Amino acid sequence: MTKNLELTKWVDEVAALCKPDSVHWATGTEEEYQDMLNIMLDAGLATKLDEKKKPGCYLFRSHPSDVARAEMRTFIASRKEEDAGPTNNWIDPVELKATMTKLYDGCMSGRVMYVIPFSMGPIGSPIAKIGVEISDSPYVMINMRIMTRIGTAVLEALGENGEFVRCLHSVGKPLAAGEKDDGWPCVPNVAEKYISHFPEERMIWSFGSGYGGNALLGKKCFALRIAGVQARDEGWLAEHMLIMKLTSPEGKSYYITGAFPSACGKTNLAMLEPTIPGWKVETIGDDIAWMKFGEDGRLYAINPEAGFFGVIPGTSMQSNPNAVKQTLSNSIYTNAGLTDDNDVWWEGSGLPAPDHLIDWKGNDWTPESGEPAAHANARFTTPAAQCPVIAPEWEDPAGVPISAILIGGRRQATIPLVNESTDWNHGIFLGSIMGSEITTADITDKVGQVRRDPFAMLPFMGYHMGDYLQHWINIGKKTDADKLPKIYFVNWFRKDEEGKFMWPGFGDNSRVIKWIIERLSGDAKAETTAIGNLPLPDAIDISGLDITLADMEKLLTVDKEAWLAEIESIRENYLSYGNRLPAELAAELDKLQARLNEM
Ligand code: SAT
Ligand code: MN
Repeated sequence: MTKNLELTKWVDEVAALCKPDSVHWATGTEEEYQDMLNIMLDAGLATKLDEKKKPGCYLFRSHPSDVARAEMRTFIASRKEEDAGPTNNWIDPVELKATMTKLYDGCMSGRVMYVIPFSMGPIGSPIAKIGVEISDSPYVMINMRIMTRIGTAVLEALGENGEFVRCLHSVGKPLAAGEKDDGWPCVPNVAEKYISHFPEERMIWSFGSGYGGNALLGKKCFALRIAGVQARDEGWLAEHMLIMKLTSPEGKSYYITGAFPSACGKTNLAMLEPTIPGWKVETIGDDIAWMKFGEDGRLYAINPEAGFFGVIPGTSMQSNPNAVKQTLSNSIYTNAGLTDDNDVWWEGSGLPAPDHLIDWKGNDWTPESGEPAAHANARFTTPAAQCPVIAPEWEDPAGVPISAILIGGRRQATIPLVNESTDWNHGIFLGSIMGSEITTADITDKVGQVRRDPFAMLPFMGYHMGDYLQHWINIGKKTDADKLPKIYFVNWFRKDEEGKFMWPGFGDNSRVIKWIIERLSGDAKAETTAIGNLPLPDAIDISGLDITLADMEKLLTVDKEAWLAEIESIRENYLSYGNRLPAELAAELDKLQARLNEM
């Protein structure tokens, strides 16, 4: 228990409202973790996988309505609507609290209410922050234990007067006397799920979903949306970025972060196996980076998480051998297929499809079924410490000094393989225009248009996007220009006239990163162009690749007409920020247009 009166008061209030059968304070022990699993095994909600093939691993199947982050049901309830900005769903906080208080009333009856103190970042790190999640889900308990640091040690760090972010979560399925869960508990009607943020109060209320970022409130809700607001107010950065360590053949190490929208291979990049001899990649984080200035004026990053919540389908020994090895033990699988010998299988695993399995919906499946065995957003939850290439300093409370920031999206044309920003504001400009082409999977009439996703934060913004970009610009004023990380705009997804990818990607992305590192140390040549500094076609090491210099030239040219069209689309996007568009970015856009017109 705790002497923190704010916390005990809040727990009492929530218990009085939600009316659970009992309250359990998470200690974070292994024994408690096993107890939670046993509860779910007994209730038929979990399957233990074969102990020889996948020791300590469990499979869960969620409800078909509850398989991903619910963006349409994610709300930023700032006091003023304009502070949520054009990219967020807003509801008046008073109204939203009234609605949700009714939903929470009695919502935990028949259940245990878990109080989960957690630290985002190594406990006690000056960059870390504490949250407390109250949840009625033992699935949340076990996932939070992997994804964050939970339990008694966090309460001790919190002390009597420490501050914490209030994270309230309920699956929204009270049980009547004697009633048992019949499958994954949640509110099946998506329109009745709420993932709500109250940025001024640093508070999160989630109701109706038990899945991923809707329910593991330390991740996107706290570490990006609420921490983003804290970072703005306190002068640091909470970003949707991987953190990796690169070591050159000479033994010199560099730390870089990278922002990429969903489905761009962020987890794969974070632990890639370089295809160029002598270079080494180690992982610090695969999803979120918190960066604060150190005393030397450089930005230092920590990974606030302690585990990886990665997409299962497509993960194979080819795409990400380290993730395959990492998830062989002590991992939770959600919505993968279950083979007859109690193992998991998924599309894109690189392993032959079994003749029969139980699919993610719990139905018999054969290769002829015509439906995927695993849900496209099936996920593993796995301890970061198990990553075969985790950097030894991944839990250093001081963080690691960042030399470069990669940004990028999925673009078939226009955006070159790599483009170095010429200064900080130019880099922020590039971050503001990043995005991916809308594909048919997005179900809109905008197929082919670019959805701008500044710094890959579109779904994770806790405030006005224009203010966020201004915050990035302001960060650049806080230190000497040469201490700031350099920003590189990369694009692994260029296609040729036949629609084939022009760059091999995966481990070969190390070749581009090598050029970046060589730029940082002053060894690589670049050409200053209208859009930024581009490598000369022979500057990127393509030895052993089935790529010609002519291909490289195509990957590294400035397509003037395409860029002029891009400018029109950026202007349109910038209009949506109204008077909160930073003047610096409007100026960057004008300067770019002028440089292109001079070409
Ligand atoms: O479900 S999460 O939000 O944790 C992961 C994701 O959708 O990016
Ligand atoms: Mn993410």
